[in-house]
Amino acid sequence: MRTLQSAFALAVPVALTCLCYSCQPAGSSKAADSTQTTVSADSSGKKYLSQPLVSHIHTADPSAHVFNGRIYIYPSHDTATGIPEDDLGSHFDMKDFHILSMDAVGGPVTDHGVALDIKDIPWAGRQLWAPDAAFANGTYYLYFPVKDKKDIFRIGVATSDKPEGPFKAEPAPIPNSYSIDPCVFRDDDGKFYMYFGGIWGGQLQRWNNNKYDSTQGNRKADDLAILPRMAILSPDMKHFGGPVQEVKLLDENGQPYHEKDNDKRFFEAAWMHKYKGKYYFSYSTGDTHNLCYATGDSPYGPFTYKGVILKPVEGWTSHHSIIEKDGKWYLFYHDVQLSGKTYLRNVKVTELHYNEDGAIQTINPSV
Ligand code: FUB
Repeated sequence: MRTLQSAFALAVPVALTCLCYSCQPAGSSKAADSTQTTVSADSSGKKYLSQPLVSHIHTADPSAHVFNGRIYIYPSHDTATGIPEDDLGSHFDMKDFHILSMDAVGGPVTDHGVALDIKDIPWAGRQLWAPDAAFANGTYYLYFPVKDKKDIFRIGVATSDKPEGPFKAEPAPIPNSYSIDPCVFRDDDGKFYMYFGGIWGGQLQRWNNNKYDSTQGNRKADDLAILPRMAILSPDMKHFGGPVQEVKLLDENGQPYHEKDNDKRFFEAAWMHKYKGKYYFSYSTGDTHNLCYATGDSPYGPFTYKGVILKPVEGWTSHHSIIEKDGKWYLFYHDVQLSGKTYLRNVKVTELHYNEDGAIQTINPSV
């Protein structure tokens, strides 16, 4: 475990950041000032709203939670594998998870080391993608997508008595689970729901009526857009407690999206949070790189499109989580500031603001 002091100046040039990274021993780093809300420029003139939370490893897909008054971030751990980039995301060939934590946004960030390794997941094949976590029954649950030995994405669960792990994986994936990017949401009544799915490399296009068909390709422009999935979790947190259902996403006129509406339709990276009694379902539009949100009155939806939370970041993917801590709301996200490479990302955080009517103010990650 390493605690990384928050010491980067507000406008650290990326070139200097990379130099520091290459000089430091593995496992140590300095955290950026994540409270930063002003824009800083790097040596190439690029301007960023906030700085990477850590720079000693590459991290992505941050799912943040507050456990015991502390912020825990469950990210993917990117590494350079040399696998060529393709539309299936083969270049995202991650092999373990490191969990990060901090007392408050802007404070020192702790890297707790390897929390789960792919070699300790008995059913796993390859590509350990974006995780999430939950606390129930006195236990911390880590949910993760990984391809099984037949190269089909499934969602697994691992447990620990500590939020930072280490986690022990269950011997098999969650029955009836598929695709990627689990988000586990606890409603005020104590019920937990999992939202999941991702098209293209996330394989959601191969699942119709919860049946797998490897011949199913991506939808055509005039086809209805593929919808994300959700299920209530059973009290043991290791099974679905009901059927896997589609999450209905509707436009402002109550109409479903078509594939050609790719600046608004669901692609991957689901997140759910609740604000003033409303359910906010947020997601990435993938190939158009927006993070959008839609609201509804039930965890089951339907959800009506409301707008963009985060404009496109540097890098192809966009992924996020939203939490409240000490009366402020935060958006955790990633970009590729440290590397300039799609598959070597770095997690960040910035404050998120609502208008009086509950609308989320759109954030521009680079101005
Ligand atoms: O990190 C691998 C994949 O990239 C995630 O599962 C997606 O959400 C995208 O961020």
